[in-house]
Amino acid sequence: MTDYEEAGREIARAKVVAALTGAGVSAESGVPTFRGQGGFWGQYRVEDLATPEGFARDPELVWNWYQERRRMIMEVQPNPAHFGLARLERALTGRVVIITQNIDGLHQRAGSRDVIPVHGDLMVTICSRCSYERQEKPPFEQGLPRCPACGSFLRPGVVWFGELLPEQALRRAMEESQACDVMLVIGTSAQVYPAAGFPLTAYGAGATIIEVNPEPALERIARYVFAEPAGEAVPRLVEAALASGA
Ligand code: BV8
Ligand code: ZN
Repeated sequence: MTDYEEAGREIARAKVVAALTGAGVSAESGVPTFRGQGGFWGQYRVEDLATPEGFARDPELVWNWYQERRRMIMEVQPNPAHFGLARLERALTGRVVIITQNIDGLHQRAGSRDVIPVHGDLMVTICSRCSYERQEKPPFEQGLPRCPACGSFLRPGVVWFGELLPEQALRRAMEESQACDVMLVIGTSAQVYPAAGFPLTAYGAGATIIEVNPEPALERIARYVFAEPAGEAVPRLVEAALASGA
């Protein structure tokens, strides 16, 4: 049996499959990763801008950076990795849940239904002070908007460095990491916590870890490592799972 066939059979037999995805799963859609280009997103350093300090220092720059990212996300499409995971959710007898660090919404656009966005949603805008919230729609203007309710600056509804993850999403992600029989870890450098801890939690609870990443990050705990682009490896894994008839 090839590694794909063995890993596919494990996926087919699983009662719960959790997939932890990072920026790499969207790379073939044309969305830049964070650390691939030495931690730069375009010409910006994520760690400088995706922080409350960065926003306080220059709210207009940070707002415009997210508007640029929103415009870009509207231009891209889900890729075969996103579609493969959505197909797996529909076709597998077991439950499939996606824990994503990405804020691009591509899993949902590919048809995945059970998605836990632990770092928030790029298309949501919230008030930096009150509970005002809205869905952003094109055209994504430059220029920092103020809250219609309280007049404070608005900001993207994403989790910045140094901010807590949404409690609900964090709790569910931890529960699913404990409960899953198999965890697919796709396209993440596994450097950002607490998300980077989910595979360790799954491994500690006895799950089989399957990593898909051209530069693997979890070889210590992964039983299967496919050092290939997600757009190729994920559909092959899904094919193998559905063909295994397990
Ligand atoms: C928190 C949303 C409690 C915003 C993001 C010191 C030590 C340890 C931890 C810390 C520390 N100091 C601070 C911390 C905590 C910090 C952290 O972990 N920092 C790291 C950098 C050390 N974490 C936090 O602050 C979190 N909050 O801990 O709260 C707290 C409170 C107060 C004080 C302390 C703690 C909040 C983290 C969330 C930050 N928000 N995004 C936005 O996007 O604008 S994180 C950002 O990084 C993205 O969400 C991204 O998803 C995430 C992780 O990156 P990856 O997804 O892994 O992407 P990356 O580019 O790194 O890797 C891509 C991978 O894909 C690569 O491996 C590459 O090989 C692979 N790849 C490339 N092409 C392909 C591919 N794979 C497959 N196919 C391909 N084609
Ligand atoms: Zn407000």
